[in-house]
Amino acid sequence: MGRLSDAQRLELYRFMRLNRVVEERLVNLYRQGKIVGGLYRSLGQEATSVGTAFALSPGDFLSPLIRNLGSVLVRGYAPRELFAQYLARATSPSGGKDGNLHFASVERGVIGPISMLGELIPVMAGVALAAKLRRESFVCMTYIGDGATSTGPFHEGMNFAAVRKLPLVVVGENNHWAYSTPFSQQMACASLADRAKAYGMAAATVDGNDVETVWEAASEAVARARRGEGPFFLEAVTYRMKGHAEHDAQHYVDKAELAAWGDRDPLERWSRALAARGLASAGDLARLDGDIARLVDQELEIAERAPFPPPEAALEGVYGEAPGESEPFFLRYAEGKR
Ligand SMILES: Cc1ncc(C[n+]2csc(CCOP(=O)(O)OP(=O)(O)O)c2C)c(N)n1
Repeated sequence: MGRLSDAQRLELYRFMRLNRVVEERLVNLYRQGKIVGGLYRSLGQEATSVGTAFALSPGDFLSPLIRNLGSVLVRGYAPRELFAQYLARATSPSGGKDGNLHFASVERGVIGPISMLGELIPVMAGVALAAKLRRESFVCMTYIGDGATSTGPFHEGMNFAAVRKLPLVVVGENNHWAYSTPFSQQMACASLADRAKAYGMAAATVDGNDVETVWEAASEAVARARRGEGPFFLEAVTYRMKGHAEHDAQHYVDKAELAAWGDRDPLERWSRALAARGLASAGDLARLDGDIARLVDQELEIAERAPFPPPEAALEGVYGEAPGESEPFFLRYAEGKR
C-alpha cells in the first residue's frame, strides 16, 4: 500500500475543514428556517468520512449516509450543489426534489442513500455483485451507524457479500449513539467489528478521529477488495458531538464524556500533526481556513440566488421513461393516447 504525499495530507485537512464549515453554514440556514427537511451533522466525525472516501479511485462507487457530507465533497460535489440541495433549488443535484440527503450521480460514482437504515448494505452489495459479474475492477463503499447494524437488512447484506466475496467496503461508524440509545444498549458485542466477523468477513477497528489511520485502513480494505479478496468491515470509533439532528438538544449525553471527546477533535489533531511534521504552521492553517470560509460564503451566495424549480418539474424524472420517449407514460395514459 502506498503512502500519502504531503500534498495529500494537506488535502485531507482541506476536506475536513470544508466539511465542517459547510455544516456550520447549514446550521445557520436551518435556524433561519430556510432548509427543507432535517439537518444531521457530522461534527467530530469528519476524519471518518474524508479519510475513507479519499481511499477510493475514480470509477469506484460510494453511498453516503446522513453523517457523510465529507465523503461527497471528496467525491467532487461543490459546496454550492450541496447548499442548493438543502435549499431545494432547481440547480441542486436532484433538481430541487427529494429529501436533502437523497441525491446521486452514477457518473460521479455516488449512489443515493435511502432512509431505511441498513438497506444500503444489500443495495451496495448488489452494485458490488455487478462489478464481479461484469469482471470490472471497481470497488463499492458504504457507511452504517452502530444502531443500524441491528437491522435485518444489514445482516442479510453482510452475509451475502461475505459468501460471494464481493468488492464491498462497509464503514461502521461507531459514534456511540443511535439517536438517544447508547452503544451498550444496542448490542452485547464489545466491538462493532465482531458483528462482521460472525459472517466470516474480514474486519478491523480503528481510531475514527485520526484521518491518516482511517485512510490507511480504508486504502488496505479497498486494495484487497479490488484484488478479489472479498469484502471488509472497517469500524471507525468516533463520537457524535451533536444531537441526532439539529432539533435534538442531546440532554441524554454525559457532559464530561462529551468534553473528553472534544479533546480528540479530528481537525485539531490533524492540525497539530501537520505542524509537528513541518507541513503547515498555525499561521498557514489559519490562512487556509480563511480561504475556505470565503469560498464557502461565495458558494452559499450562489446557491441562495438560484431559483426554485417550476411546479411542473415535479412531474419530470419521477418514473423511468422508455428509451426515446420524452413524455412520461402516465401523461400519455391520462390523455388517452395509449
Ligand atoms: C429501519 C429504520 N429504523 C429507524 C429509523 C429512524 N432513524 C433514523 S437515524 C436513526 C438512528 C441511527 O443511529 P446509528 O445507526 O447509530 O447512526 P448515527 O445516527 O449515530 O450516525 C434512527 C433510529 C430509520 N431511518 N430506519
